[in-house]
Order: sequence, then C-alpha cells, then structure tokens
Amino acid sequence: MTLNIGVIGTGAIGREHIRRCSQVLQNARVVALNDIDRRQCEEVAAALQLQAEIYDSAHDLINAPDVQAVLVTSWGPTHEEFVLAAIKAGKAVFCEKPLAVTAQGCMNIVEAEMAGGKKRVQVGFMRPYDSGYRALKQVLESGEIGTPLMLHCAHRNPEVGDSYTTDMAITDTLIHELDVLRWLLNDDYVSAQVIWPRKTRHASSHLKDPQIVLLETAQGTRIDVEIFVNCQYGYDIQCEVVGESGIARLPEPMAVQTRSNAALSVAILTDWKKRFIDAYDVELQAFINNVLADELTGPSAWDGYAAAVAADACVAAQKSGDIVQITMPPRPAFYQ
Ligand code: NAD
Ligand code: ISE
Repeated sequence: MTLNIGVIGTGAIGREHIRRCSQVLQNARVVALNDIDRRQCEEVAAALQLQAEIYDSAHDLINAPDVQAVLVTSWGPTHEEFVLAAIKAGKAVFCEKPLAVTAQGCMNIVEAEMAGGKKRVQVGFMRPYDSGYRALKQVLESGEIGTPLMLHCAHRNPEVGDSYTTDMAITDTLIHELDVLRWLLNDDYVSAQVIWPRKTRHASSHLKDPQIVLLETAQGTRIDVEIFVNCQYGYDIQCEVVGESGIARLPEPMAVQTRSNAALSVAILTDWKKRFIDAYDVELQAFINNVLADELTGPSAWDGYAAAVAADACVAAQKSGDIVQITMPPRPAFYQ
C-alpha cells in the first residue's frame, strides 16, 4: 500500500520532508504541493522529479480526492486553519510544530478531533523519535540513576536572522524541550520563570539572547534550559538528568575523533537538519505506517496543546519577570 501525501509549505522543512517521503521512506509518495509562492513548488517538483499536482489553494489540496494525508509545513500562524480543514475533510494530518501559535488554537484542534471521534493529527515533535533521547528515557525508566531531581538542558543555534524575536525563543525553539522533557519525565509542568544573563553582542538589537527558562514539574523536578540562538559555534542540544543516585546525559551525535595539529577534536554540527535527520525519518515513517494501519500513535494534538500551554506561560514569564503558574486541564480519555 502507498500513502498519497499532499504538502502545504515548500520552505526549508517542507522540502526536507518532501525529499524524505519521496526518496528515503517506504510506502509514500507526494502527489500534491501548495505554497503561497507557487514557484517554490515548481522548483521542488523539478528538483526531485515529482509527478505532483501544484495547487494554488491549500484547501483545494486538502480536499483533492487523491490526497489521503496532509503534511502542514507552512508558517506557524497558518497551521490551525489547515489542520482544522484536514480534520473536517476526514484526512490524517502531520503538522510541523507549533500545532497552533496559541494554546486556544491547539484546543480548537483538540476539540475538532475529538468531535470527529478519531485521531487524525500527529505533531512534528521529532525528538521522542531520536535514538539518543530514547536511550536516555530507557536509562531513567530502568531506575539506574534513581528518581530524576534536576535537569540541565541547552538549545543552542549558531545564529538566527533579524526576524527572530525574543518570544520565538520560546514558541519556535524551546517548544521542542517543552515537548520532549514532558515525554522524558512522564510529567507535566506547573510553573515557569525566565531569567536573563548578560546579552551577547551577536544578537540583533531587539533580541534578548541568551535566556534561561526555569521549569518545575508536578512531581517537583526542576529544569533549567538555556536558549542561546547566536552561540556562533554550532547547533548544540544538551540534556543532563541528575537523579538520586547518578547522572544520565543525552548522547552526543556520532562524530569521528581526530588527533592532529596538537589537538584532540570532535566536530560539532551546525545545521539543525542534520542533528535530527534520523529522527525526522523515523517520525514520518511512523506517521505513514500508522495512517496506513489506521491508528495514529505519535505526538498528538493533546501533546501540541500541552506544549502550547507551557509556552504561553513562558512568554508571560518573559514579559513579567514573575514565576508563572501552568495549569493543564485533565487529559481527556480520548488521548490516554
Ligand atoms: P520557511 O519559511 O522556510 O517555509 C515556510 C513556507 O510556508 C514558505 O515557503 C512560505 O511561502 C509557506 N507559506 C506561508 N504561508 C502559507 C500559506 N498560507 N499557504 C501555503 N504556504 C504558506 O519555514 P520553515 O523553517 O520550513 O518552517 C516551517 C514550519 O516548520 C514552522 O512552523 C517551523 O516552526 C517548523 N519547523 C520545524 C522544525 C523541526 O525541527 N521540527 C525545523 C524547522 C522548522
Ligand atoms: C527551528 O524552527 C526548529 O524547529 C529547530 O529544530 C530548532 O532547533 C530551531 O531552534 C528552530 O528555529
């Protein structure tokens, strides 16, 4: 069986996902493309030699009879509209993060999905599919380091463009930690605070960078996440869990160690696309397999909502400087 996929948004990650669906993964083909910039669709189709129809309207793509599943990889503010339309059309939809730009937008999707009576949404949180995070979770669940007490994490990008704003450090960047740490600890957040170290001279004048987000979970675990999006030296994701009887660290990506010029070195990646390349493959293959098996199991609309509730609190904490409480309603049985 082959799943016919329509893709909305042919920018950076859209192209990556189109390439993997057409050249790397099994049982999928991209049959339809849409972007507000039609030329981009034409370029992608030509570069990857796709037999795909190009639609000028995302809604026409969603409703096209040969499109069985939709990939939403357009800008974040468009996600809610397209995911709701896919649910209405009765189609499975893989939506890149964020599921919607506000918690209320995510809740609208949760309610529409529950009203339809069937899980149709997978959110593009790829880290739970990363072999390093999975190995870390296994260690925690084995009990080897005891109960997790503290986490020290970092999300560093070499640089960002001028359009990147201080709140995007939460909604675009930290959102990955908000999802994966909840999954790792099997816990929810109860409060957030943001503190500001000295600002780097490499950040644009309107951007506060770096920032440190302090989170507390329902079970009392304390988490600090450094977000530093102009760190210059690489794309670097760190996660250290301090338990009652030991410490567990997220493995570094595999890299050859060299000894030359009187130095012992290991290269650090610079591009987010490469850091999680295998995880992106695994998450999308899981989506394809699960749609074909008619049972979605990946990061759900509820996970998208939970991350958005925490993100809203972190943005409020950025603005107020206060410790902001995070209140999650109980998880509906539909998402157990
Ligand atoms: P991008 O700017 O490179 O691409 C976005 C594309 O969406 C552009 O081509 C734009 O023309 C198109 N678009 C905008 N509005 C549209 C509309 N109304 N209809 C159709 N197309 C529209 O951005 P990107 O880096 O590819 O990011 C896209 C999404 O993917 C964002 O939500 C981002 O947060 C997410 N993302 C996720 C990861 C990850 O690690 N999971 C990595 C990068 C980006
Ligand atoms: C980008 O949008 C992503 O999602 C990357 O995974 C992330 O690391 C980066 O910081 C974001 O800008």
